[in-house]
Amino acid sequence: MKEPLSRAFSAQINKEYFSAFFYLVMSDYLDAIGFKGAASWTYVQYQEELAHAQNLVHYLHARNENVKYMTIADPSGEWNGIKDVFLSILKHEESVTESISELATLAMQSGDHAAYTFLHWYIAEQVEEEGNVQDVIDKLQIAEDNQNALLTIDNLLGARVYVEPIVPGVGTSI
Ligand code: OFO
Repeated sequence: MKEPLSRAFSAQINKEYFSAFFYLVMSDYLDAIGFKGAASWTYVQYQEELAHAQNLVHYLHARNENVKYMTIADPSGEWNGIKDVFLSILKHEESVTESISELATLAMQSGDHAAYTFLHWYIAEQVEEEGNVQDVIDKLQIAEDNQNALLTIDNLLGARVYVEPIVPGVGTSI
């Protein structure tokens, strides 16, 4: 693998770890304001983000590349309620989508077809994540301040369970 591409993979690993801790912080906040289901949903996403990072690590190892671990940015934030959290998630995931797209473009420009193909799973995953978050935002917008509707949404979010992502090209993660 060419050095700039390997470095960009390491930078993406850092972003995935940041994502994980960002979700963990949001999970704590949601729990503190009484949305236990949404807290559980974001905790599941924390676990997924760890797996995303770890699968990138496995991929670099499979390519005989060293990972450059970097300092993870402070994930703390301030929110004004559950809808604010999900709007913040959408904004964050849009930036991750951009970052994955740039990585895939670099893989393509480097002529690294293997890396480019590997990244297709991540590209599709971002589409799914943005769609899921937008769906939650739509529901929250309909609910507005209706307490019963908000509790129903919270219960729905609480039904999410962690399923370990299987990323083609690296076997099972973690
Ligand atoms: Fe790793 O998918 Fe979200 O950030």
